[in-house]
Amino acid sequence: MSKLKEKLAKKIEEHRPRTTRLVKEYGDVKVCDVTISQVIGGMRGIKCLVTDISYLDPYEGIRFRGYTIPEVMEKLPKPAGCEMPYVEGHFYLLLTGEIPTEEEVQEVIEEFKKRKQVPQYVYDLLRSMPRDTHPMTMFSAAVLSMQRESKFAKAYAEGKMNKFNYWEYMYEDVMDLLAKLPEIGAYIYRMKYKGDTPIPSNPDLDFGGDFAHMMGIDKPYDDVMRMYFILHSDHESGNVSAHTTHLVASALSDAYYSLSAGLNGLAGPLHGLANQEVLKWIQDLRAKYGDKMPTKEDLEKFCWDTLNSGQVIPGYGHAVLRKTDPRYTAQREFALKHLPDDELFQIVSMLYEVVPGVLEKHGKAKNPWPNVDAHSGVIQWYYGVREYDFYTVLFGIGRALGVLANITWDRALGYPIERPKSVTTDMLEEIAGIK
Ligand code: AMX
Repeated sequence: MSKLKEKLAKKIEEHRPRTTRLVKEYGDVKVCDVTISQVIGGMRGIKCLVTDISYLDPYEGIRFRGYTIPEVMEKLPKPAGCEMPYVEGHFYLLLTGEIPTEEEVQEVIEEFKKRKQVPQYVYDLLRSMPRDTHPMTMFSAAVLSMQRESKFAKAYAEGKMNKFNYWEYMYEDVMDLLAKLPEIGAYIYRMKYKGDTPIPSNPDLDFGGDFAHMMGIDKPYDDVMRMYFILHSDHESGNVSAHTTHLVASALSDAYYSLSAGLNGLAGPLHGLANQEVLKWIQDLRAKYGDKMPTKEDLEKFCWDTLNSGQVIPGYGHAVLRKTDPRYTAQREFALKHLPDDELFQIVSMLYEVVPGVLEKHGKAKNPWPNVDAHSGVIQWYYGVREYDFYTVLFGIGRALGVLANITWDRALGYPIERPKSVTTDMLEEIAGIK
């Protein structure tokens, strides 16, 4: 058994009695009330999910296992000469709650190396799809196609598992799957946009370093991607990609089915696709003003034109956050250091000064501040990834770290099949006393 799996087994043994006790002894204690607007309005704010992997405070932003983004970036081990931590170390943190040592990170790197070979049929499948298929469709289909590899599904079919060791098979699938995602993502990119010139993986590199290598982009793109994958990894459990992955896994569907489903949710314009929408929107803005750098007044007018045509301003607003997303801030700090004079970055910075005021005047969005997607595309663009259709695949590779850690714990703690109750409109009218 790998040291990571051993550590996880110990953590799970320690944690199980807490969950059992809460359900057995305190199961009837009320957590929150539910209002009609929450029932109709996408369940906003209803506390009905549990995860220890990350927590999103509306004003502070995300903490991964209790650590803020700057703490994670500072504490996790980094490859020699690099600014950003190993993605493998972050995954170790998400899974176990502990900051790994350099040696523990190396062990995860070795585990991923053993599991990273992508089956040939995945490439065949990708190559058989029309080239103009959206890269998220390709990515999700590639993940789904590997379901035949699932050790969890196989053990279940053979009747080998009991509730207490479900997580072990889930863990094996999660490790197998994660190790392959960078190569699948980079393959889609090079096949679709770079004249069908895939670059083979370099077995000596870490997750972020190998991804940059397979994308064909020089330093410091490896650090860009380490940062990117870590920042996008998890945002507690109620967002569409995390919740979908959890929901599907609750039916004891394996990691392949579950992640593919979560990715399909991430592909929506109100969720992960917003990063591509932001770039498209900024390109439209630039096209409108030609070579001239738009002024703040121009930006303000462009925002109002967007809102008046019934569209949202992409990259702004959030269902939970009520301040600037610290994932935005982390990327802004990186851009200030590495691309301060970039024109697109300057537009993004000006938008930061203009959009919140416009949204406040508009009076609808509960949060006028930028989210992660307002910034991520600009850094990609600067380092040469200008095919913005591809951006959500990058988000998907990062998000897989969090959602896959979560479904491993779901099985470890024996969370049951999810099945909330629905009511009819008639019933709501009765509850409201108008019928
Ligand atoms: N531009 C214009 N209007 C906005 C807005 C924005 N950026 N953000 C919210 N609003 C509007 C909503 O559309 C809604 O209008 P309605 O009453 O006419 O339906 C109203 O303000 C209230 O919405 P809310 O409670 O503030 O937000 P929400 O929880 O319903 O939705 C989100 C959250 C992110 C979908 C929304 O802010 C949005 O559409 N933002 C733009 C898209 C985006 O950036 N998505 C990425 C989010 C992060 C991520 O998942 N990657």
